[in-house]
Amino acid sequence: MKTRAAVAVEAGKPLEITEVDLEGPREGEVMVEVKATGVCHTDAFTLSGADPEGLFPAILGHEGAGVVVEVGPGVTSLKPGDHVIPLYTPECRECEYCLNPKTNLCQAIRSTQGQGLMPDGTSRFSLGKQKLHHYMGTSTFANHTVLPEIALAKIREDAPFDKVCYVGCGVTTGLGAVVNTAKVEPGANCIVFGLGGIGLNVIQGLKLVGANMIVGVDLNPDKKAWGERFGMTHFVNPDEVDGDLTSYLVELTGGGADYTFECIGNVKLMRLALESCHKGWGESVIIGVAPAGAEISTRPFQLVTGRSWRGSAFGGARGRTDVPKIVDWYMDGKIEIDPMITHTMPLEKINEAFDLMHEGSSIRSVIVY
Ligand code: NAD
Ligand code: AHE
Ligand code: ZN
Repeated sequence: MKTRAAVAVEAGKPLEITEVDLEGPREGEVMVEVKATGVCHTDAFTLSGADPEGLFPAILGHEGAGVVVEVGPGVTSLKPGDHVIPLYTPECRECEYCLNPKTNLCQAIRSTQGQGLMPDGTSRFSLGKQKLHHYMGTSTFANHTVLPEIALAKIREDAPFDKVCYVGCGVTTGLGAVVNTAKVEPGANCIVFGLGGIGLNVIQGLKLVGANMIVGVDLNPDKKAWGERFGMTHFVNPDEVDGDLTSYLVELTGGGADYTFECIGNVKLMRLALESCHKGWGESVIIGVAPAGAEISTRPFQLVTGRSWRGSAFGGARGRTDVPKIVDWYMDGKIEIDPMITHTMPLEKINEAFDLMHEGSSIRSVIVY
């Protein structure tokens, strides 16, 4: 069939909106009509050419919501009409990783996903004679996409697509880093570096679990009001701090934070996040995705003296199990999503969503098909 898509033809070039060909679902696969998709910083990161796994031409997008239109042979858990959220971290419930409670990183299809292909090693998308790569196993910048059954979370039917698409990455990543990865306890003092679409959800999660200090750090002064809107108690603009920022943050938090979260993707800030943790017990969680070739460093003494450095992918969430629950939290008013969706636009304007992100004037832009 034909479907409309935004194609990433080459690194650093705007997406091209065009009709592409999409083959139907094969064994264990499902075709989804994407109703809405968020634009995450990771899409911009891959489009920029900084992603070591970035492939072109490709159909990007990994923060969608939609409806099942067709299922392939052997699919048992989904049927046409079901409402779903695509999962770039699937949940097969059978692999060594799914069976280990210490991780959410299902590896059942990770190698082909990283090659921009379906699990059988082929692509369903093409443009004329040229094959197009899938992206993160989801490719939600297309009005229709094909995914493995294990990469779809079934959600309730009364949830609005143009809001809950954000649960497909940003909301789950931010909340999950607090609840699943760090397991922050009430009364903890915390610092969040980068108050964008991810960092604000970390703040929302910290407020939810009853953190004491929630310090937000961002170079954009507009982010002060945004952070406060979701529970931030202190704002720090590095440009306005005289002297050493680490010492400033350690003093502000009474000896260092219990937990810090890096939500930027900048290795200098990752070091700062670790070193502003409390001696003896502070934990720093890396969420930001750093460019190809970037490496983190610190004095090993920082770890010897009890700070821990960890990372979080998709908020440590097991998608088929946890995503429907997060959608319920939203529908029950336990968490907010609507105010963070600052812009909604048709696919034709998707390049404007990237411009708004780079200018720092959006939190989340959502494309509605
Ligand atoms: P965003 O662009 O919306 O937000 C980034 C924020 O960081 C902005 O507010 C910006 O002003 C601020 N910032 C940039 N440089 C700064 C600096 N030097 N000091 C202080 N603040 C600075 O991005 P986002 O969508 O929130 O994504 C954040 C990061 O998280 C990206 O690297 C993205 O790729 C990554 N991410 C990771 C996961 C995961 O599972 N680990 C999931 C989603 C996104
Ligand atoms: N491909 C990159 C890394 C990209 C990355 O870290 N992706 C995160 C999700 S970002 C969502 O916005 C993730 O879940 N990673 C786990 C995984 O298995 O990809 C690189 O550096 O190679
Ligand atoms: Zn994302």
